[in-house]
Formats: sequence, C-alpha cells, structure tokens
Amino acid sequence: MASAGQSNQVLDRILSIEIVRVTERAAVAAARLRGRGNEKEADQAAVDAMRRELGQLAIDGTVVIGEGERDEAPMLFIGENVGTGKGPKVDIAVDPLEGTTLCAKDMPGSIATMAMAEGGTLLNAPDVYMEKIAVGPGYDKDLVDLDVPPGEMIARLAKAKGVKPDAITALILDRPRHADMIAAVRKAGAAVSLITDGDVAGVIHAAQQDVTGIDIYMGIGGAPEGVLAAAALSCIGGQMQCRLVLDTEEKRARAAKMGIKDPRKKYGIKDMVTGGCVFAATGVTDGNLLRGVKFGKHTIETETVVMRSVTGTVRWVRAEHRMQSKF
Ligand code: VTB
Repeated sequence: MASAGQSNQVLDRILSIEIVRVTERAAVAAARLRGRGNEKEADQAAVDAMRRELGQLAIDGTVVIGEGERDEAPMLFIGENVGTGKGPKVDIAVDPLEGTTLCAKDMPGSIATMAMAEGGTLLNAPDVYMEKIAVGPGYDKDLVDLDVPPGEMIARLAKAKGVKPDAITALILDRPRHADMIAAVRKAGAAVSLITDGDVAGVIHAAQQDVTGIDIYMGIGGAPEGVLAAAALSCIGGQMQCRLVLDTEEKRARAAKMGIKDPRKKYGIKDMVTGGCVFAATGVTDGNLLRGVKFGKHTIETETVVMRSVTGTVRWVRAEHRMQSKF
C-alpha cells in the first residue's frame, strides 16, 4: 500500500495537469474581453471561469491568496473553500487575471495564474503592497537584501556575476514611487527595463536571465502577486526577499489578524512557501513569458507554463481546444 507521502506525490502529479485546466479556462474567459477597456469585466470573467473549474478539482482547497477579503469579494475570497472537498488539503493562491489593465488595453503580458500548495504552507498575506527583490539561481545565498540601497545592490550583483554593472539589467514597475530607485540603479551603471504591470511574470523573468536578459527584479508591487511569484521561484530556483508594506495602524491590524506577528519581517521564498507546490500561468495577451490566447475558426489555442517544486520540472503546455462549448 502506498504511504501517505507517496500517495500525496501521485496526487501532486495529477494535480499539476489539472491546474492547467484552471488557468486555461480563466485565460480564455479574460481573453474574450481583451482590448475592451473594461478591466472589471475582464477580471470578473476570469474569476468566474477559474471558480467554476476549481470547483471540479478533487481537492479540499482553501483560498489563502484571492480576490480580497470575504466582505469585498463574492468569489475566490480569502478563506473560501474550493474543490469537491474530496482530496488532499491544499492552499490555493489565485490571480485569475494578473495585469487587468494589460488585458483591457490588449497590451503584452497579462496572464491567468494560480498556485496550489500543501495545506497550511503558503503565506497568508493581506492585500497590501510588498517590497520585492529577486534574482535567478546560481548565486550565493543571501545575495539579495531589501535593506541594501539599490545602487549598492547592483554593484553587489555585478560582482557576484563577474561582470561590470553596465552588463546588468534590472526590471522595475514603472511607478512614481520607484523614481529614486530607478535613478539609483541607472547611476550605478545598470540598465532599467520598465513594465507597466504584471510583476508575477516580472519576478519569473529575473529567474530566467539566460532567456530574458533580466538580472534582477526590484520594487514595490502587490503582496498577493509576491506570494504567487515566490511559489514559481520555489519551483525553478532563484532568490527572493519580500517585506509587507504595513504603513498604517489599520494595515498592521489586518496583517496581525492573518497571523503576521512581525510587520517588518523580511520573507525569503521558504518563508512564503514552506511546502511542496505547483504553479501555473496561462497567457491572456502575448507576452515574453507566454503566448496569449488565439481564437481560431475551429480551435482556441492556449499556452501554459506549469511548474512543480518537488522535482523542479517546468512544462510548457500548448493546447488546441476543439470543444469550444466547454468555455
Ligand atoms: C503589481 C502588478 C500588478 O499591480 O503588483 C502592481 O503585478 C502594483 O500595484 O499587475 P499598483 O498598480 O497600485 O502600483 C498590478 O499592476 C495590477 O494589479
């Protein structure tokens, strides 16, 4: 008879295929609303589709990163139980449409994404901002540190990579709050690649330097997106350090209610994802990471990346869907 550990592994393998269906469905639903200038509607379509598909999974799931707290989100709210209830206990992190603006404007880089981890192993982060810094695998541990000034961080990274700072590219969200950081990184000699949205993919890009040319991700984005990115990096390797931005009493109280004792804690990947997990993302609009959904005459094509932390396997799933009624 298989031990509990073994049967979990089997389930985990099956679930890494099942999870693809979930992000595919959300991506197709959102993609129908690409370029319509309506972020809310596109997001809602992705949420509905993801919720529907999750309901069919043989899991006893709890949403820990979702669309918001119970009173503000009717679906996929934090604490919601999803799945058939018959299956392994898992934590679910979702961002049914990461980059709603990108989708509404039909700009590159929006994705439908989720992670599924062993029950009780994902950081329950409130929906606040989060400082993030990430690099790919192959560096000495503790290379990245949020308390090292950005210019110094570039020098440190260049030294570790054995190159001059001018051979380093940093990816940063284009926001006024990052003006000083951007200036400091450029002053240190590095190039800054700016994105308007979508820092889950942004962090993943930093972990795939050989493909993307991005050496480091830095800046402040959403905390839910931070946990999802950490789930991806727990599968493919790399380093990440994050800290919640709890700058008001109200936010600190909200975080405390979710079990966060130290509001200034710097989280590494292993603090945010303490057990085995699978991560998946399907492209909604074309992007560097994934192709967007293509609506053909007879088929709908999707591209998904799915990663497992237990083995570090990354699969690219290109699907042609013929049964259009399923969407
Ligand atoms: C990021 C990014 C998201 O929000 O987390 C960013 O990944 C941060 O928030 O795609 P602001 O937009 O408030 O700066 C998004 O851009 C949108 O959710």
